[in-house]
Amino acid sequence: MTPDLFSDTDTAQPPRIEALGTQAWVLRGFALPWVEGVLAPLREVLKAAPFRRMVTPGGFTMSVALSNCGALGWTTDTHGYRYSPLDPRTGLPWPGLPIVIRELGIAAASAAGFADFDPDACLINRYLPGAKMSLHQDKNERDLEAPVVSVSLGLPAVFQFGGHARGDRPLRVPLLHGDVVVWGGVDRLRYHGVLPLAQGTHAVMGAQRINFTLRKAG
Ligand code: MD3
Ligand code: FE
Repeated sequence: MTPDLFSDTDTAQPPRIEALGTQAWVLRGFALPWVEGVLAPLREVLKAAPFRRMVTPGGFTMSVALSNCGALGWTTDTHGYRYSPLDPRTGLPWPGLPIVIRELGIAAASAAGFADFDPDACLINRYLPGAKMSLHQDKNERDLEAPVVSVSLGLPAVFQFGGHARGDRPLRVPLLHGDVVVWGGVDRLRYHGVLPLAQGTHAVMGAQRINFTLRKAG
């Protein structure tokens, strides 16, 4: 079901699109009409594959807790980062990618100029206050030009959008509930991260931020 974005003529807003790079976009509030439809399937996914904190190859436990749905899920342990069809905690396949989440990803990719997005992986990150993600590149996917679609829910975060070298000074971009970031092509390998989450309580999501990213990993 595609929500009708402009059914209420008194409150309809124009899309707010911000360019972060040549092929990187923030779609402000893009996910808001989808949130109601996304939360129930997300809860079902998290019942089957609860959030857990994973260990990096360097031996640090991530402050962000994660889960996955879709044919492939991103994991890390002391041996490295990789995509796997199985949840290492159960040895079972990750829960399927809910259709509404897939449709949201395809709609956002299309709005950012990426036609024919066909995601097979959805990484779900949970930030509690204090949790952060250090500057990194996403390069475990097979096609490093395919777009990635990121949906932010809950507490606001400060996203860091850097360059192609770790040392490039990153832009700071606030990401709010309902914001979607889409990036691909020449911006696909830019360094990025998330500053430590500030305390707070969000009316819909409570004291947390959830970010899910749709990817073509395999
Ligand atoms: C990457 N997640 O899971 S997504 C990740 O908010 C990750 O949880 C962050 O980085 C999060 O790997 C950020 C948003 C994002 C936006 C623009 C990018 C990631 C980007 C541009 C280039 C590369
Ligand atoms: Fe990333």
